[in-house]
Amino acid sequence: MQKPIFLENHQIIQPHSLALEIETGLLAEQAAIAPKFLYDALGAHLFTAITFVPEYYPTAVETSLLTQYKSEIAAAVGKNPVLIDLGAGDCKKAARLFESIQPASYLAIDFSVEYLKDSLEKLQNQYSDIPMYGIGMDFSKTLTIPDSITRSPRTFFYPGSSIGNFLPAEAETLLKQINREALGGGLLLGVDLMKADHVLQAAYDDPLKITAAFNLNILRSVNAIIDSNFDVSHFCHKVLINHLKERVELYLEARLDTAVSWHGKQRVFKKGELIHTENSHKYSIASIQHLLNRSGFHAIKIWTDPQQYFAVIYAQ
Ligand code: AVJ
Repeated sequence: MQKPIFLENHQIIQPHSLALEIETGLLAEQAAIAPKFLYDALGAHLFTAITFVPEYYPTAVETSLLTQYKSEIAAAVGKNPVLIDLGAGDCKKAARLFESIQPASYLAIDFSVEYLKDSLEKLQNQYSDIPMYGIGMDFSKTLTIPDSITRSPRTFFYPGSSIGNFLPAEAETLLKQINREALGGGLLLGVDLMKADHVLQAAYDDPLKITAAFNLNILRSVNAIIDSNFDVSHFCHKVLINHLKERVELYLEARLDTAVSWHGKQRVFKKGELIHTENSHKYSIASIQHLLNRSGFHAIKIWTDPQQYFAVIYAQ
């Protein structure tokens, strides 16, 4: 049986630097925890659950765009690229492209490496003739592709509007790195578009409270990493729509005066105080085109739904 190759690499996630990043965020005036810490094993499953929530439109709309425009997308991408999946998760979105794109090889990158291991092994069994590689990497600051990956044109796949987690300036840095690493290939990107408040509110504060559970779970994920004692029941999920910055903001709000401590350190939270956990930037067709241009992409094809909720883009 064919096995995927897991690359142990230069950019291995350093548990020590992750703990430091969390501590710095907790001690900042506006407390914050980076969204990558949402994705421990339970968090990855809760996110998958979110994608099934009817109010969470991005996954459903993106999937229908990728299905409806499958042949046009494949024609734009070209045959047999090295397919590099950024934030692969369960690898299911990329797997749906295999038939039309026929990747020469597949590299799945994800922060949540344990989750990735399971999904990639299953996928390799289904597609034994595609060489598959996996790597646990935090590409939120730097993206470098290991030397073991062929230096032929690459198609980066960055779906789900995960690009929205970055500030526009950070997104530009990442997109420039993708542009450089593509070696003449391109980027297949999913981007969420700005829309009416009530649609965003329902998507990020769903009535089944799956998103609330996903957001609150970050406190457990933090407890496990820095050995802290967050009491999850002292916080609640809060969504704000920031029109000026064109983004949805997720927070955890203290329901009472409370505190968290770890290794002789402490952070006190007054009732109503917020911990920032995620930004989800929303673009317009014009603003995403402009960002891609600034990042070195000039040939841009866009597919969108009639309501203009979401865009799938191929950029070279
Ligand atoms: C995975 C970052 C695209 O911003 O919509 C979903 C994460 N957070 N519900 C998003 C998320 C709350 C999601 N991204």
